[in-house]
Amino acid sequence: MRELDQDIITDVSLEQMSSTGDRRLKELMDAAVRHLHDYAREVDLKPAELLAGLRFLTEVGQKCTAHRQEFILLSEVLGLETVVNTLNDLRGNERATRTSILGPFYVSDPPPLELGQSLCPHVKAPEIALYGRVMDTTGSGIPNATVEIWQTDEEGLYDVQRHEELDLRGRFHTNPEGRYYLRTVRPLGYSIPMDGPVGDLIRAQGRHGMRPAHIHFLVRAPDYCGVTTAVYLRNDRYIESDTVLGVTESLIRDIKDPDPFSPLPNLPGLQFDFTLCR
Ligand code: MBD
Ligand code: FE
Repeated sequence: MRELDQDIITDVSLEQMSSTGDRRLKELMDAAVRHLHDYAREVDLKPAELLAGLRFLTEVGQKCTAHRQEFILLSEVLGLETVVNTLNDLRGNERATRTSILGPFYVSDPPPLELGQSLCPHVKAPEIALYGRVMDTTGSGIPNATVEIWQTDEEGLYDVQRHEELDLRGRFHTNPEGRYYLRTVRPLGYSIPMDGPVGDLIRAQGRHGMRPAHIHFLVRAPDYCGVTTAVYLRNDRYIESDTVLGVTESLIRDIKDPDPFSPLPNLPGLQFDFTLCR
């Protein structure tokens, strides 16, 4: 038996795991162990700090419920979800619309709505027109694509944070030219849930915890890669400092008022087009 030291222990750990049958699991766990050991050596991790870190992760798990996923939020505020999304975008077609964070407020079965209808008939705030086209990589419209949309109201809250009824969300189908259009309200920037261990971390780091105003989309069509993304409003004060790092330049738009291209006349317009790859 060798005398273990802080470096030999890494080789010994990898050796012990070398019997892993699944090749990808072996690759994932070997790298995780190497990076975790390097991390502990780099910061000279103290035993009490290891315990505090494990206590934090335990609290993150304990905060999770059917409607609250604190671990996903943790992966988002550390930028990890965006690293993974960016790598996934690289695998696809470079012309496809960039992905962005799904977030914790997605509901898998939103109300079916007709083109031109309001996304939020119960919200009393000035309306805007939200519209665009779903296209393939040659610029041809994709008819009958499914466009799911969800957003906060003019005060920065999702329907599920206020009441049981679904509002501010819906599922549309594009017309024969691949176009979608609807009425909605201007979303407002929003604070991530701050009443859990992730919120404690954000405060300890002196971060504001806000997301810039955004509207979520999940766009799908048969034979095309679906895209989970969001549009972000340029004039938001948090556009450069999104707490979950979901913003990228190609997803930023302005609301135009007046908007001569708006398919719903007399409403300010927000245009957002999508490109799907095969
Ligand atoms: C949100 O609205 C959101 O989109 C994400 C990713 C995290 C917290 C709140
Ligand atoms: Fe959101």
